[in-house]
Amino acid sequence: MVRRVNEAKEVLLSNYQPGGFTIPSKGLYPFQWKWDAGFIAIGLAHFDIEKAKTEISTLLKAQWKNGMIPHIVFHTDTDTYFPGKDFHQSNLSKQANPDYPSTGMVQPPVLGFVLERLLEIATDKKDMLAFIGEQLDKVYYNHEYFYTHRDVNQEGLAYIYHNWESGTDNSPMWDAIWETMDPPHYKFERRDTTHVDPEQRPTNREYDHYLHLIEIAKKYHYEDAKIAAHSPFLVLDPLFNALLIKSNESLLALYQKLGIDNQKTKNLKQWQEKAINAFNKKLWSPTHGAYVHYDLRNQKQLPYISSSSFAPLFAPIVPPEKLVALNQTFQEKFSAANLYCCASFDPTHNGFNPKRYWRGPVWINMNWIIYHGFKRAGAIQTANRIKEDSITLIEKYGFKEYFDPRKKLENTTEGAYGGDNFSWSAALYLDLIKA
Ligand code: 2M8
Repeated sequence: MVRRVNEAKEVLLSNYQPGGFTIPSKGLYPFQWKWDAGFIAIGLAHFDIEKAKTEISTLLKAQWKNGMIPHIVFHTDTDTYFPGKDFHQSNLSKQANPDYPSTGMVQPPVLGFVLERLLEIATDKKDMLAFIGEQLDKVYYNHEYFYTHRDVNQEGLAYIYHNWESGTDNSPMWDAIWETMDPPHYKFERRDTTHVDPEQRPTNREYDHYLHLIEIAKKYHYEDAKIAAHSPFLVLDPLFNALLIKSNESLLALYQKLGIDNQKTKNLKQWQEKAINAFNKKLWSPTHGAYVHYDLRNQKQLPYISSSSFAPLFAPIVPPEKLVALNQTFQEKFSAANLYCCASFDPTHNGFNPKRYWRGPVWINMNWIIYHGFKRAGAIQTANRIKEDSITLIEKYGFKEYFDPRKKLENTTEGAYGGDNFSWSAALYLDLIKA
């Protein structure tokens, strides 16, 4: 298959905005998203290191006073996206950054390991280390925010209060939580379905749940303690916490490279030890042989396996006996020869849907995480399969947002879905090609 390296660069450059950030996809996602920005910076670093640095520094300028980094920063005024800044109203919070309208929620904490990857890619290490030195404390304060504001039981794990905080927006596992809620039927105009076939996006009723959770957070002016007391959605997510632990590890490595050993590095080490212990106690399901989500509101594990179940492989989390079981679960459920790796939700479960958003399709950012995870665990064959499948999907279908895991499709219009010229698909393709 023909390499698409130049096209990948063009996608990133055409999504790059004058304000110093990159949109995920024209029309569909017109602002800066937090975890997208991290993956995008990795791609940009392969051919334009200055833009990679700017992507990160622009995002960090929008940090809130309490250390939170918002999930969307509304740098511009376009109304092609719903819900936009007028719905989220970050100014309700005393902690918000008045200069940068944003949402009042977060996304997975990728910045620690992104900065470490940027240092690996950069040819001028001295210059990149100087940049990292300027930004690192901001990322530390973000981690401090999670461990001091988002850990209700003080057990070392950060909760999320909205499915959009997970990044895996309409995964079937949230259905169990939607059943505990009965939100109003809101009147609103969807914008996403003017860009993408509604069959590939969440339903209107799902959006009612998403909006209702935001209304609750707004009612309490985005105060974390009040959200923790009242939100019907309060979840410990293995993807989110694994990325936080991975980023803790990266922050420690980067502080060491900068010759810094202080109270911040001491705190990081303490959080890290506590987090890893709690992760293995609370999020491991012996029945499933995998890590699962924990519903704090209803005090129970959510019994579903998804691509998030394997994210802990990317971090210093998985002890040897669990590694054997986790690998076995992966091989049994996700590695069938007729499927591309890796479906985002258990393909053997009846909730699996190969076309709809986070209910089954392959996502390149998840593949990148799991690829590095299996590589770290020494499972090189599995790691290479995930890398090769990701590259094949992009070379076959282009830089789409998500991909059908089924190798054999009846319909020629099937295969790849969602937004076109999608930034993280392009960015991580560039990184996987180099890996
Ligand atoms: C998707 O989420 C946004 C809300 O954040 C949406 O559907 O409007 C998710 O795939 C999320 O993980 C991603 O960061 C975002 C932008 O690419 O799109």
